[in-house]
Amino acid sequence: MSLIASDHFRIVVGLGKSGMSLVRFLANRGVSFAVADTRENPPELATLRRDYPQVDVRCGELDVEFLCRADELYVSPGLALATPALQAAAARGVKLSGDIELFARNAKAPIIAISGSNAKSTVTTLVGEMAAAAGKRVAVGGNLGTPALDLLSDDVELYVMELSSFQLETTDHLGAEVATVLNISEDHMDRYSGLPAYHLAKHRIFRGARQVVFNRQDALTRPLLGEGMPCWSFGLGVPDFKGFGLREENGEKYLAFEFQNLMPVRELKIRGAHNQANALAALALGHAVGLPFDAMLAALRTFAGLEHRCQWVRDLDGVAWYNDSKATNVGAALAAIEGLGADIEGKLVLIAGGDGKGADFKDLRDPVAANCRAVVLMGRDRELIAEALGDAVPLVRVSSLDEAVQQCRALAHPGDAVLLSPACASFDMFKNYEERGQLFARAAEDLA
Ligand code: UMA
Ligand code: ADP
Repeated sequence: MSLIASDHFRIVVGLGKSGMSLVRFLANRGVSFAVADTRENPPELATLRRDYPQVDVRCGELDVEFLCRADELYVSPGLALATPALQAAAARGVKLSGDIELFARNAKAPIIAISGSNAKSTVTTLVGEMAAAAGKRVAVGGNLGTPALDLLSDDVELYVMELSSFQLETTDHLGAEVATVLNISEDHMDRYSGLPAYHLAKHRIFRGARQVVFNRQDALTRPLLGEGMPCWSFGLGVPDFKGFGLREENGEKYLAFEFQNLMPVRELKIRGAHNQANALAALALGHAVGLPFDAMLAALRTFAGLEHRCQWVRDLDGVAWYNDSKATNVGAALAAIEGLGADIEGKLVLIAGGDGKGADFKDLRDPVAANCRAVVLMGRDRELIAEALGDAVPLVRVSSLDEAVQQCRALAHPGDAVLLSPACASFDMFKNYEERGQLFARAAEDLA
């Protein structure tokens, strides 16, 4: 039985992937609804017209009168709740909600909920693999991959959900079995008034949670909790009670839980200190829902990481080339620069730039000075990055990714690594970060 009243009228606002999953969900349950999208030709329009020709769809500027016909609007995470038409409807008593709220109301199996500024997809995928290795019927998705509502099934024993701050803004009560915010650093500052507003949105993930995982190295990940809430922690330091961390014994570094060594760090396939933190976070989440350590460690030994996240592309003349196109904010690029920088003999030649989403790039300056031989800058906000870096290292400006790759070839010395880790979104020059990463990898592979 669906936990949704069928005598009310709903409007799905935004007809992308999540909007289309809402359409399927509502139609399957016989709920009356319509669809609106500010775009003239939203991505799923043809699918909607083919599969649900009877559904009323309004494209173009949002019409407040139309929106006010609904009791509840299911708003796409891509649309800011501050959009004036949505605010006008809310002021007239229409409830603003989203796909994750509906998912939470209808999911019958425990939910592992994962948010954070960076590492969400890596940790979500890893926890999914750990659960599968433990023999669980697990469904993995949310902001990553399959939209949440498409995952709902009575067969599922465990949901592992990546949730963005945008999705959480429309989620009132998630009720996760265990929830975490992996880390907090500036992102999406074009949509939030500042870090406090972004932080507030992320922390909605803890609403109704039965257990919590927090990052000992990032105070902003700690929720305000009532007494008695079970809390697990992770971090790169030595762990204590209910903690996951690193311990050293006879010169060997181990992933550890409390006072027990679990596995030598060198057995991890994913590289860099940031990925050790990701492995520890995944262990903490899995442990909270009772996954056995042997299955979780087996998954850690085989997980090679996701495409476009510090992904090795090739070696050429003693220089390794890495694609970290998914680094769409400063925090992600910092993790890659420091994590990979510490792992190589030489220096990094960094490619950065793109759509900065209103970010402040000054935190890049010192890590770049410490780890980079040069920085090749491209994209709309390259001058903002140039200004923040000052004279820390030589800067080379280019107007295309191909030119960036050619410049890197000339700049790198044997023992160095070339790293595409832009600290920016890709939309000023590419369709998305995947296209940016693929074009980079192809250009690097084509070098003779
Ligand atoms: N848009 C409009 N008018 C509308 C609706 C959307 O102009 O009426 C535009 C906005 O610029 C918006 C974009 O279209 O950003 C995409 O919106 P959409 O409704 O078409 O998006 P979906 O295809 O439903 O994708 C959404 C998530 N997108 C966003 O949050 C922007 C996807 O996350 C998610 O995978 C998908 O739902 C399934 O759950 C993507 C993402 O970029 C990967 N997320 C951000 C991130 O990871 O940083 C948060
Ligand atoms: P998200 O889904 O949150 O964007 P991903 O797992 O896709 O996270 O990784 C995005 C980027 O974040 C990667 O390209 C990497 O550079 C960076 N990153 C990975 N792990 C961490 C971490 N623990 N802390 C900070 N940045 C990280």
